[in-house]
Amino acid sequence: MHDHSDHPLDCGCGAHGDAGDTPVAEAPNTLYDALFRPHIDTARPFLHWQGRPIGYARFLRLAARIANALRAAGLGPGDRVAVQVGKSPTALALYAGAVQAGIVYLPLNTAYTPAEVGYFVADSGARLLICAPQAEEALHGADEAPPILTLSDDGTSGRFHDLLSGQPDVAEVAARGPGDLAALLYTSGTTGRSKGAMLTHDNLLSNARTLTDLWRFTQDDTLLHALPIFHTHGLFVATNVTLLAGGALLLEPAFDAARAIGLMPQATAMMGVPTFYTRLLNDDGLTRELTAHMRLFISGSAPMLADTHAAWTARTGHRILERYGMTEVNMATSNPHDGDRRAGTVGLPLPGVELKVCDAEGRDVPRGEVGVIELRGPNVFKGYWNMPDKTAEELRPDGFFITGDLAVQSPDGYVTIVGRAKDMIISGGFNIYPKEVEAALDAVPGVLESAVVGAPHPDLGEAPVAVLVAEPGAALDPDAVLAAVAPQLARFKQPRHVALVDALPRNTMGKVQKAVLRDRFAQVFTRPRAR
Ligand code: MLC
Ligand code: AMP
Repeated sequence: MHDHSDHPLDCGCGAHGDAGDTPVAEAPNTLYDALFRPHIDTARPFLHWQGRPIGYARFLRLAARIANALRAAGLGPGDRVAVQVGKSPTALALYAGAVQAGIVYLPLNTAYTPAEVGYFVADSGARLLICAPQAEEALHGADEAPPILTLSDDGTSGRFHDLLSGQPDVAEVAARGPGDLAALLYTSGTTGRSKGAMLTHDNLLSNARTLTDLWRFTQDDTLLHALPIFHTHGLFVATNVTLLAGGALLLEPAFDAARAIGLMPQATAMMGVPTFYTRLLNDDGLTRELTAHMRLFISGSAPMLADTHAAWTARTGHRILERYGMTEVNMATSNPHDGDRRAGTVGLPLPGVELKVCDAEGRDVPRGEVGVIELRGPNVFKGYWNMPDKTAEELRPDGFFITGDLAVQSPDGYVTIVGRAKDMIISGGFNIYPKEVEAALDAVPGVLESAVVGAPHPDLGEAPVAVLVAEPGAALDPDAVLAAVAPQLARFKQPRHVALVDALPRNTMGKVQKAVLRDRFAQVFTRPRAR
C-alpha cells in the first residue's frame, strides 16, 4: 500500500511499496548498471522533496515506467528525447528512464524561448519533446516539431504523466556500452549556431567515479541540491555523485537563500555556483553554528572571487572547495578534499585527466605563463552532434580538447583561470555568447550595429551590457530595442544595461575593441547610483 496516496511519484494503481524485489532484465548498460541498478531494492531515501522522502526503489520504479512510456511513444536506443520541464522528482527520473531505455537525454534550460527550443529540437532530430503545458502552444509552431507531450512544473500532471500511469514499473534495460551516447547538451558557439556536445556513458561514469572518490561522498551524505537539472553541474555532477555513493538529495525546485538556510541542518554537503554563496553571505541566517556540521561546500561553473572565499571562511569556518569544468569535459580540475584549498584557483587536474596550458599551436607554455587550457581523458566528449568541422576545430587529432579558457599553472600544478579566449559572458552560471545577442540586436529596425560585453555584477558575477549605434536619423529607445529581442532570447541573455553611442571603438583593422568597452562599462552594475 502507498504511504501517501497523493505522492508525486504514485502512478495511481495503489500497488507499490518502497521495498521490493523488482526483476529487471540483465542487459549490460554502462551507466544504468553503475548508477541505478545497485539501488533497485534500496528503501533508503534518494530524494527529499517538499519535506517527504522518496526511496531509491520507488524512484527507480518511476524511472522504469518512464522507460516504458518513452518506448510506447516510439523511441528506441540512440533516439533523442528533448526535455524542457521544471525541476521535480519526475524530471530527474526522466534522465534515469532515458538511460534505462538507451535513449539520448537532451535537457533544455527552462528559460529558452520557443525559437531557441525549435532550433535544438530540429538540430538534434529529437523524436519527442516533453515540455511544460504553458509552453506547448508556442512550440507547436516550431519548424520540424516532433510530437509533444506535456509535464507540469511539479511533475504531477500533463499528457506525459498520464502516459506513465498505464505503464508497468518494471522495464527492460537497453544494452548500452561505454562509448554509446547518454546525453546531448547544447552549448552556444562563439560564432554561428549552438553545438550539441555528445556525452557518452563512460564520459559521465568515469567523471562521477573520480569525483565521488576525490570528494569522499558516501551513503551518509545528503546533498543540498538547488541547481537546475538541465546542465552538467546539477544533472551530472550533483546527481551522479550522489547516486554512486548511495547518498540522498535535498531536491529544491530552485535556489532560494532563505530555504537553503532552513534546509542546511539536514544536509552534509552543498554544490553551487558563486551566486549561491554570495546570496547566502547576504543573509544573516548564515552562521558558524548553522554550518558547523557540514562536511563540504563546493563551488564551480563560474569564477569565485577570492573575497567571497575569504568572507565564507570568516563567517562559517569552512573553506569552499572550488572546481572547474565545462559541458564538453564534465569536471576537469578540483581543489583537494584533504590538502590545500587555494582561493582564486581551481585546483589540480583530476586523476586521469591530462591538462596542458598551451599556445595557439597546442605547445606547452612554461609554467607561470598564460596559455589556453587543453584537456584529454575519459571525461572528454565525443564531438559535436552533426558538426565534424566544429569538432575538428576544437578536438585535436591526439584527443586534446581546446577549452578556450586562459590559465596559468603554479609550479606545484594549481590552475588559476585568468580569462577566456572565447568572448563568453557567464551570468549566474549561465553562459551568454555576445555574437548571438548582437545578431538579435542588429536585426532591430533603427540599430546600425551593436556590441555586447560583460560587466561585473554583484549578484550574477557578470551581466551583459549592450552598446548600440543608431542608424542615421533613427532615434533608438532602449526599452523598445529590448522588447524587440525578447521573443528570441532567453531572459538571462537579454542585456541588463543598454548604452547608446555615436560609434563603436575600433582598432586599425576595423575590429571592435571589446576591451575598451569592457573598461568603459565596468561599473554600470556596481557603481552606487546617483540620488
Ligand atoms: C535567472 N535570471 C537570470 C539568471 N537566472 N539572469 C541572468 N543570469 C542568470 N543566471 C533572471 C530571470 O530571467 C528573472 O528575470 C530574474 O533573473 C529572476 O529570476 P529567478 O528565477 O528568480 O532567478 P534566480 O532564482 O535569481 O536565479 C539565479 C540563479 C540561477 C543564479 C540562482 O540562475 C541558477 O541557479 N544558476 C545556476 C546555473 C548553473 O547551474 N550553471 C551550471 C552550468 S554547467 P526578470 O527580469 O524576469 O525578473 C557548467 C559546467 C560547470 O557551467 O563547470 O559546472
Ligand atoms: P559551460 O559551457 O556552461 O559548461 O561552461 C563552462 C565554462 O564555465 C568554462 O569554460 C569556464 O569558462 C567556466 N567555469 C567553470 N567553472 C569555473 C571556475 N571554477 N572558475 C572559472 N570559470 C569556470
